[in-house]
Amino acid sequence: MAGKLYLGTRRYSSWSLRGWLMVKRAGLTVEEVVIPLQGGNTAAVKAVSPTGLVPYLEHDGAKIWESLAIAEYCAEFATTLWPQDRVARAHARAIAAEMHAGFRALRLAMPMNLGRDYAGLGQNAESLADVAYIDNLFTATRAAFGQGGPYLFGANFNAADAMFAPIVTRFLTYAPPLSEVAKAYCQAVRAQEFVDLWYRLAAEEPASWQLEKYESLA
Ligand SMILES: N[C@@H](CCC(=O)N[C@@H](CS)C(=O)NCC(=O)O)C(=O)O
Repeated sequence: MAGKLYLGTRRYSSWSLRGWLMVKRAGLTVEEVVIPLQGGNTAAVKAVSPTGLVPYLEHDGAKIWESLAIAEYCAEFATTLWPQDRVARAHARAIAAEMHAGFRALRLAMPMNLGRDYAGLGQNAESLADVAYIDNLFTATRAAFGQGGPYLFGANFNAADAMFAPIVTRFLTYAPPLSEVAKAYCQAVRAQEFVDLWYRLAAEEPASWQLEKYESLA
């Protein structure tokens, strides 16, 4: 093993999913250390991560926090994590950065939970505005760059798809109104092998790791 990837509870930790997808796509061999999150300020996370947040990657002498920095690090090993075309690559980086910085209303109203059906919940004016914006982003990106396959940039599940994968899980859990293009994209992401593996690993987590505040929304 060339390193360690620290992750939070797979059922809830949207940022961990992003970092893990990058590492898996890059084929880095690391020990995965999953820390049960307490819902913020988890002491066991603070003990290992410089920011007190996960994901946190230690690999072959490099120490990387922040999911977008992990994406860039992994892309040094797997150049297909970003599109090869300059214009497409610029677009992918722009939407990945936008995801990293934004959509707070959606993230707050629809916290990631891979084990529940919360269809119809979490919808307010602000979260629905984020949903509509992201739907347009998916639709426009697929139209411009996605012709060769089911993902945002075609056949290759890349860093932009990984950044939006936790949004897809929310769309599947909370079922907000979506276009047919966005729904089809969500199904493609859900079926992607690493996303599917993450769901299966999340389902194996002990029930004692579940947090009341995320399990009592219905
Ligand atoms: N900007 C960070 C966000 C990381 C983040 O907020 N991680 C959450 C888990 S999803 C966390 O570690 N929370 C601390 C805790 O729950 O104790 C990134 O891109 O990696």
